[in-house]
Amino acid sequence: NVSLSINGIQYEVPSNLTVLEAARTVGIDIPTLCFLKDINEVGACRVCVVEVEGARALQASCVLPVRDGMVVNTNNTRVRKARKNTVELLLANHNRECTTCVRSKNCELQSLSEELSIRTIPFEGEKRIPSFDDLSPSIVRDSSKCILCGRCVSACKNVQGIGILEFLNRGFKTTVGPAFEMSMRDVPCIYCGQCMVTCPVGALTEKSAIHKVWEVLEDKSKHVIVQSAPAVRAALGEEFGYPIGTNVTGKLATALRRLGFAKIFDTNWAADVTIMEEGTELLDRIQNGGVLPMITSCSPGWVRYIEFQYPELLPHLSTCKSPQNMFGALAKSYYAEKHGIDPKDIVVVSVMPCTSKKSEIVRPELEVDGNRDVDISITTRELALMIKEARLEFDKLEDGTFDPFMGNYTGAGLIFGATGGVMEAAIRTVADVLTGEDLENVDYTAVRGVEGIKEATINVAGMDIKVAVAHNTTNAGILLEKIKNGEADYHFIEVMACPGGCVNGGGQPIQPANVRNVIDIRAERAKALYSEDASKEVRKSHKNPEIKKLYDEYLGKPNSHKAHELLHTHFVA
Ligand code: HC0
Ligand code: SF4
Repeated sequence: NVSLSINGIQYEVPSNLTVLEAARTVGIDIPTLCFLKDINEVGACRVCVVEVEGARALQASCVLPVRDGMVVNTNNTRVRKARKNTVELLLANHNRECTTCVRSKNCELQSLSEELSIRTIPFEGEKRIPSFDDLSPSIVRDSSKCILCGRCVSACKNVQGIGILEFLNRGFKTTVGPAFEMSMRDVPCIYCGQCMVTCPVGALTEKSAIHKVWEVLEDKSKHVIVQSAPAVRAALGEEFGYPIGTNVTGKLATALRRLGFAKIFDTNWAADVTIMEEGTELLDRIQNGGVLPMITSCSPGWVRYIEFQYPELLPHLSTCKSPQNMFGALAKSYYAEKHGIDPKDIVVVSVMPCTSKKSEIVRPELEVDGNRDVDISITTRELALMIKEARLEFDKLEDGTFDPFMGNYTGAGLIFGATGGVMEAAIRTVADVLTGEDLENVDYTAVRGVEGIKEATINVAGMDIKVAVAHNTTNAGILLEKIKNGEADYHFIEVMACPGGCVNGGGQPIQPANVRNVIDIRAERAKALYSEDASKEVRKSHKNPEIKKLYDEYLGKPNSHKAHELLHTHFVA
């Protein structure tokens, strides 16, 4: 421990803290802007400055280690003035059209200027020439809102190991974007959106498709059905003031119904289908000398990553489409036939925690007979906006349920939304298939949690199945290097592009840095899924009665000819 004085009071604090953290332990909240724990610790924006006795200049507290005998002042006129000046300078240069910004009321610059009582901008800065890019299917970049905090640059480089975004130009002309200010469409961006959820302002946002959903909902000639991804229910509540980690499955179903969808279905159901297809593919590859390790192919950001960075390893990807697209393909075939609806009249909307899903749905190889599997994909955030536009009082909605036929799901389908979930779901089924039993233990905790790479060897029916799980593309890259060097003797690998898996996807509610710095939102949201899983009567995909019916009535068996036509694809570089 060290002893230091903060604002005239002596405190004992652990010696490994920064001044920012030390102040927080004694109930003093120093404002920050560029600081994002473990991701962007650069001390660049100078909003967190404090006065330290003996130092002439004010110090950035986010990168300043505590010292014994230190005398710190976090709140005097000099400090307050400096912080205010810094934010005023940012605002002078900022596109302040807050009323029409999608981040209004969830903007860290806006909150800061309110907390620092900024009422006027004393100088009108010369404005940079802004650049605007909405050519990609997923991301909109508006440099007029950018405050050069560098959080997106660090998220892309340090978390995802990619480095699409960088500081460009110098001095007054400095901006952030892809090299040469190319469009996000034309660079190897995987559309994971981790830059968006770390952006404190409205400089990086999803490409909204809300207007398209409203339009089809009002088109009487269309039969509009919706599927909601596993991770949506783990985070949607945050947009309505619920604590992080609250599961809102029931209210989600009711909200979707009230918005006017003809049927409320669930991507979890299709996740159960995926387990049938992927589990069968895995056993086939193991038993018949196929390419191993087999790697999951359901996270579209991850698929883009391997396509761009390691195209020679594409044969390792499972040929399964993602649950999102399996759902769409079955909606326009199985569901359409059973209900006598022309697939051309069916519109499939997906609600996803993901911005990359917007690009997955337009992949040409995922069409069946010229029909797109999924027509419109919106994020959890966009769904929240629709609920607000419709002026539904979310907290007052009764708990509803998803519709039968493609809406009943097992605990296995549900946990897809957290890193390790696809693996655990697959093992639950593969273990039963190999032993021919209905195994009681379904909790494979070795593959749960937020550790970057998890490994496990599972012994079933005398066979050792070696698995690995990676989340975020830096960790995925480490496993791919191992495969390349012949050092990976795994049978099966799960990869999710986002840190923590889909619960922390680029389309999820955005939590400000002061929350992210102290709460592991990945772990909290995952808990919401694992607790619903534990409460489910059926927790294995192959035990889902609706899935049994699907195979009995329609597909035959997993990996059948028909299943291949609808549910599998090929990834080519
Ligand atoms: Fe996921 Fe999915 S689990 S990628 O993270 O596999 O987005 O939630 O919908 O498709 O099911 C996202 C989440 C999905 C898909 C499923 C998979
Ligand atoms: Fe980087 Fe992902 Fe953002 Fe693309 S979407 S710039 S890959 S963080």
